[in-house]
Amino acid sequence: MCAFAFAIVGEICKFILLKLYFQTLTKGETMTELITIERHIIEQQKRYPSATGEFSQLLADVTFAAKLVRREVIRAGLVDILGAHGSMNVQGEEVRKLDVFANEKFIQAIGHHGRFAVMGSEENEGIITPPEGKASGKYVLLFDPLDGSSNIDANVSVGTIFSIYKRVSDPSSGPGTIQDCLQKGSQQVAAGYVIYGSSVMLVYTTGQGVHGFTLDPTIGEFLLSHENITTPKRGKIYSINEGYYRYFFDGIKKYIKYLQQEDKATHRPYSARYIGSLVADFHRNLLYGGIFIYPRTKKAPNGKLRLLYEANPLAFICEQAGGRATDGYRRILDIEPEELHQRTPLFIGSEEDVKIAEEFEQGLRELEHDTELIPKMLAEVKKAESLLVK
Ligand code: AHM
Ligand code: MG
Repeated sequence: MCAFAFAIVGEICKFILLKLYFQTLTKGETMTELITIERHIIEQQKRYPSATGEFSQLLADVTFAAKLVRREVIRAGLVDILGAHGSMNVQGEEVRKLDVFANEKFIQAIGHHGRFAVMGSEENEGIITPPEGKASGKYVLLFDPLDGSSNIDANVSVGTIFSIYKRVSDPSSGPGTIQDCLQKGSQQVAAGYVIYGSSVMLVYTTGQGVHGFTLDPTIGEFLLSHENITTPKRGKIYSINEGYYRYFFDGIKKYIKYLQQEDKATHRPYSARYIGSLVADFHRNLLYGGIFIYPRTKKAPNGKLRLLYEANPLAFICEQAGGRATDGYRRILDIEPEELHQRTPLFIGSEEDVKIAEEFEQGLRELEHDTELIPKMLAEVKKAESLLVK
């Protein structure tokens, strides 16, 4: 009898617990609204009653191309099994370098609808116009299809960066021109990047904040995961290729020393983090705060990074997130481009960090007195004295 009563009570408890569990589950599901990137873009475009949908479709095409690239990027390590670059794969197709593949996919995905006036890619020397027989659209797309691809064989995160403008040339004159590509970054109508990392994320802005989407591989959709990203005003990370120290100018050398000094109030010393893959370095610093610098050097007086499809889109995103981006002297978005593959030094990240770096770069700031140095030296002298006495 007693055992029976216990069993009944046990069953009732189980029932109550299960009910509570399902209630929480259902509540959780209704509270988390799943927003796909396509829906997000459409919602943003509703703010512009005159929008024709052409822009939304272009962004959707970019998203689609990113999914194709991601599919290939995650198979990068299989090159030994699937065939080396230049060889034939099992489908009888030639295996191409991933950056070449990514470039082709972007051109195909965007070109398919003919929804662009002109494109510019890091992989193409000249501009790309819509395929024969396709009408030209009103938008200009500049992109780096696979940035950091030299890291790919070591499984390091790589990325795609893109930037969108409205054409400035007369649409009735046919395809867009190089002049459409050479607009200042401040004219961008959208910019974004895709990071192919431990998960795949697409981060973009249309000038109304920065929003991040994570790819759910099970359903093949980018879902809103980081709404309204803002970057801290000051961080604790610096990212620069210190291997080039001897080629740096004095300002940057001093700035690095400044970051390495000890000062509790400003959280120094900072941590050094440099992946060597711009999207990954930028993305981390955007979320955690800090500064990324690719400066001018004695060997590369204009730096290495490209203005139109690396610096400009990231500068737009960074400013939208509350950060700052300059070439050490000028706002990146105000630079008047002169050529498609123009390079620029880049100082980008948390506002206060970038401002201090600029002051060093411009020779307006000197290294502070190292407050720890004198006590340390005195301690060393005392140690030496005590050794002598012994
Ligand atoms: P890429 O466009 O040829 O991939 O080069 C750009 C990459 C960036 O991702 C990264 O920030 C930089 O080159 C690293 O350069 P370095 O090896 O000189 O530090
Ligand atoms: Mg690049």
